[in-house]
Amino acid sequence: MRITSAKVILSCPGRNFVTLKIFTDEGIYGLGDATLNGMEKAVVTYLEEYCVPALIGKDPRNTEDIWHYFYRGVYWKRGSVSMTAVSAIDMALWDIKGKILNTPLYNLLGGKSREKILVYAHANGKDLNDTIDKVGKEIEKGFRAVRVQSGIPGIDHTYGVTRGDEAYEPAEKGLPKTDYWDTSKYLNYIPFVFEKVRESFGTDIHLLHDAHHRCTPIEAARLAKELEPFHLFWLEDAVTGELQEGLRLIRKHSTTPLAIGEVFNSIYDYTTLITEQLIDYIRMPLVHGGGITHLKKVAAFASVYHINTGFHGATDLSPVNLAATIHFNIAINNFGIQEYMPHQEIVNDIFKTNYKFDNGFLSIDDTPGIGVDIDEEQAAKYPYSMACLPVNRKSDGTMFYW
Ligand code: EZ4
Ligand code: CO
Repeated sequence: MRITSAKVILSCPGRNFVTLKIFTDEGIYGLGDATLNGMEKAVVTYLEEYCVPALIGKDPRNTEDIWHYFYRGVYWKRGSVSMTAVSAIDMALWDIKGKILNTPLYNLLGGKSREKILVYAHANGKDLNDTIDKVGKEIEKGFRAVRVQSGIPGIDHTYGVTRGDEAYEPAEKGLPKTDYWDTSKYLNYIPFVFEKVRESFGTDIHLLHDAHHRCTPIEAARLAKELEPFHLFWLEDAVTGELQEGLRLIRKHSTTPLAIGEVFNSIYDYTTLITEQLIDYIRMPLVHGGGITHLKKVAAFASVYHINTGFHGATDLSPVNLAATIHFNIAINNFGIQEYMPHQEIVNDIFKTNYKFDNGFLSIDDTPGIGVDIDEEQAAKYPYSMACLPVNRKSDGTMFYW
């Protein structure tokens, strides 16, 4: 069996998605998600100019060797752009494998460890009352776990909180907008938000929070410690993961569970964090973390240290990634939770999906492979439109972290 061609489909049904479609001499094709929010065209170019020509003639069943060809084989390893391309190739090849063997992807990864996966929703309020309102709405939809973000008094606009009344979307059209940030205002306010949310909804609902890498290790330790009474499911990206040792300080001071790594793209971003048990959940998703081949290894490595998965799953990861992720999470033993921000309706004009949400859980049907298809004619109706994540400055203007 040989790969005969591959094409990259860039489409913007409300937001940009990059999809890799790999064709074989047996008429079977596979799909992989290659979307990297705000950097879509860099991935498209790497795929089109290098990866696709290099794939032609290879046997698509050799997922392990092809993964290493694009990871070890290239001199300039890792990095989000190239790892997103590797991920898309890997995902498409596993899709093909499932179709050849006429079995759903989860079956190739160990079968079912569970029938459905626990997911968490986003509640992003402009202020405390709006936040409480939004949490209530997500619970009404059936969610049993909710990530709580709130506007902070004195900060003009906070990332993760919608500007108008429209559904929250991380990227905004055109060049990056600027957000402003004040850590002390944030740290003073967030524990109060969780106190009020717990008061309103009790202890049964799982609550999560994302700090988007905005704290130093000692600030993060204070935050984790002060959130302890509200028993979070996790505190996400409390610090940037660039300094893995930084997490030791947070761990020393708090029992709040920690999740990190939605911007990671390799096992090597995680080695200290995992072996020293400095975290509780890995966030690195299939689409940016080397696909199924690499995440299988990362998840297995994490399982040895009692660390579970809690993959990134915002709207900037396509339905192809979401479906592959559900298969993956159904199969592995150390599944924790899955982020789930439903895509806008028009996304379904292009992607024909095989998963469903019911009462706080996602499940997937038995379509062979990943089970998602793409309507290319529809995709062509929504051309690429530049959109970026905002940049972040402190209130005095200093460029600050994400
Ligand atoms: O900022 O997907 O946990 N979820 C998140 C997301 C990310 C965006 C980045 O593209 O932090 O909202
Ligand atoms: Co996040």
